Amino acid sequence: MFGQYFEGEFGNNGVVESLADYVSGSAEPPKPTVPERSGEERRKYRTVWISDVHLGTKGCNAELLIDFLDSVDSETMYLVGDIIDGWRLKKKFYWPAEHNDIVWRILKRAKRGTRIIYIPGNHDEMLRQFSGMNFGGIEIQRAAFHDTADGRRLMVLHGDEFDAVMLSHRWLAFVGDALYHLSMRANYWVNVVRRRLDLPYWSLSKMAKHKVKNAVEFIGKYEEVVARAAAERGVDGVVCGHIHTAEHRMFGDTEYWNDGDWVEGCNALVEHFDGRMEILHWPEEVAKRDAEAPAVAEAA
Ligand SMILES: [Mn+2]
Repeated sequence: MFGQYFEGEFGNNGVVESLADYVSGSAEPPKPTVPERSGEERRKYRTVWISDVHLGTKGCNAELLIDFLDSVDSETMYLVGDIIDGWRLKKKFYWPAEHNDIVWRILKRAKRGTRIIYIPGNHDEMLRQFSGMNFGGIEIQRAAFHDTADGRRLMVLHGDEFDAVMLSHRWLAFVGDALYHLSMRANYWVNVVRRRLDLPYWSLSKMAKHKVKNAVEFIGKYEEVVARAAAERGVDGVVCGHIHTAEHRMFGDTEYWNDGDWVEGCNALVEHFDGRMEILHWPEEVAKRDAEAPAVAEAA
């Protein structure tokens, strides 16, 4: 079904078709180009939330996300929107093999028994029409409620629902989008050079966001609006994505969690088995692991 949709929208391409055949069970899965690491040493969590992956764009940090997916397992996984960037794909078809590898890993996870709930965002809004349906074990929902192990109830949604409320900041959203794509392109090349020089991953807009007063004000206001909406619905908190800024804040008694993105920050939100929640900054986790690795190699 996805295959037909994408075929019509973006022109024929074997990649999406073969994945659609795999989801429907009518074909063997395509082999990933980056082989999957063994599942034995994976960290186990009760829940994992990721969003704003933007598959189909150069901005997507596929390499780090593949590493994350091969390092972590959970009972439930929420895909909190903007996983596939239909907006960009419509303008220009871009789908490297690594993006296939990510879809393959998510489908494989569902087949292994992880409950996967996909809440489409504004960039993959074409999937919202499939809300309530299940594809290869992936449930598509418009929004969800998540009950933590210690009994808190959290509303889970992408977060673009609140853009209209942020009308006074609309100009920033428009100018922001153009500037964002420019800065992401710069970010990409900076990191190509840094990788060559063996320097760790660096985020341009992570720094810029902390410097630009307007952006900080915008983000703060957004967080407050989302938390207030959750409080009005009588839940303990909210998990969202959309603004690409991982965060945990309290607004009165209401928890605000943002699971960040895989364009700049490369973050995930996780729930431990006791209900404790934590934001993971994957480049830092990789750096920690690499720092420990030489000692292991020498010992062996
Ligand atoms: Mn979004």
